[in-house]
Amino acid sequence: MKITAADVIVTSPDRNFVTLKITTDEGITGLGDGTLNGRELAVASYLADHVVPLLIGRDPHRIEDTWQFLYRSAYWRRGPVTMAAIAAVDVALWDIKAKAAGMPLYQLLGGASRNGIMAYGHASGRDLPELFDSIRQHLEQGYRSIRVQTSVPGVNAVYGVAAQSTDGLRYDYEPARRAPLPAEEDWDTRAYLRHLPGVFEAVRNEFGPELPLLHDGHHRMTPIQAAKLGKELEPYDLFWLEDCTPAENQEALRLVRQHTTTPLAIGEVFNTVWDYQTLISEQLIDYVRSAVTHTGGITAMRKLLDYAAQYQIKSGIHGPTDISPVGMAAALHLDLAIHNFGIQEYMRHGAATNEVFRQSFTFTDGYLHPGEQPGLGVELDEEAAARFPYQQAYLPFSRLKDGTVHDW
Ligand code: GCO
Ligand code: MG
Repeated sequence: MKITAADVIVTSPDRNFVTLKITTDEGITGLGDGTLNGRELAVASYLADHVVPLLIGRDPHRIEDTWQFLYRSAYWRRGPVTMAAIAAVDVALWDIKAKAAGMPLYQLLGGASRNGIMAYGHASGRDLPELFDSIRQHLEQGYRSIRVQTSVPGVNAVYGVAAQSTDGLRYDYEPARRAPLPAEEDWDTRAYLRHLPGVFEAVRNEFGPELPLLHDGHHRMTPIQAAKLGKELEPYDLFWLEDCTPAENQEALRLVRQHTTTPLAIGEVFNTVWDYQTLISEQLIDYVRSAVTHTGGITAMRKLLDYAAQYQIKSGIHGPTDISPVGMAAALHLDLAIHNFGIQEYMRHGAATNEVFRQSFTFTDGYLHPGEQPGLGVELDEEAAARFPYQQAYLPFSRLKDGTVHDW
């Protein structure tokens, strides 16, 4: 088999997505996701200008060789743009290989290790009644694990609180925040640290001890602040505390770890195994948060998760709406196959996105399943995609009360 064409499709149904479609001389096509929220066109250009010309004529079955060739021949390694572009190629090649085999992709990864994939959804509220309603809505939708985010008194707009968005439903900042400039939010870590433990106490009192609860710190604390929060949340038995610090400094997690038994999840902004070397080998975290889309695809994620497995560290693959249905499907096939699966993040895409990307995965009683269609199980409706052209969009950013830029 030979690759005869590779097309980069940028579409913006509910938000921007970058998709790579690889076509072969045998008529089999494969899809890969290269969406990098707020920097989409950089990946589209990396692919179209620098990668597509290298793919034409290659054997699509040589996935490992293609991965190593793209990673090593560029000379410039790592980074979110490069690794998202490699991921798009890698996932599209796995889609082709599985379609050629006539099997759903998870079969090629070793077959199912479980019946379904436990998923968590995002509940949030400006106050406790709103938060409780949001948790109940998620339970009604079938979620059996819930991430809890809340407003903080004195802070106007906090990451993760849906009711603050224009439509009151989504907080993923698109299309609500499609704007020529990034939206500015405010932040106060001390106010947040004072407020959050009481919110978790109230949620536990209302919903009981069993419901797995998660929380995302979104990189805003220093190591000692994160240590304090982890310790104070211990009575509420969190499933995980995510991204408590900006973890470019992996050693910082030693301090957090020394002080708390709250499980730690990190890595949605990481893109290679090297970003985890200290975190994994010293067992400083419990869950790997990388997205298949931003970490070099199935080939690299599999290696990263196998490495983590040696240290009893599990997967918690990133799955917000800025991962396209193609990237989500790739995650689901991997989740089903690996032994050290932990949990999968699942934010629902909007109706327009589901029209552009036809999907075969299911969500039943809290569990996702990628379905039995050969390949990834996602088809791209290119005519529908063409109706939604790219729109400039940025993620927000934060400033402290005195005007200092803070981690968002
Ligand atoms: C999560 C993430 C996302 C990010 C988003 C940025 O845990 O799902 O923190 O909500 O903010 O992916 O593009
Ligand atoms: Mg996160």
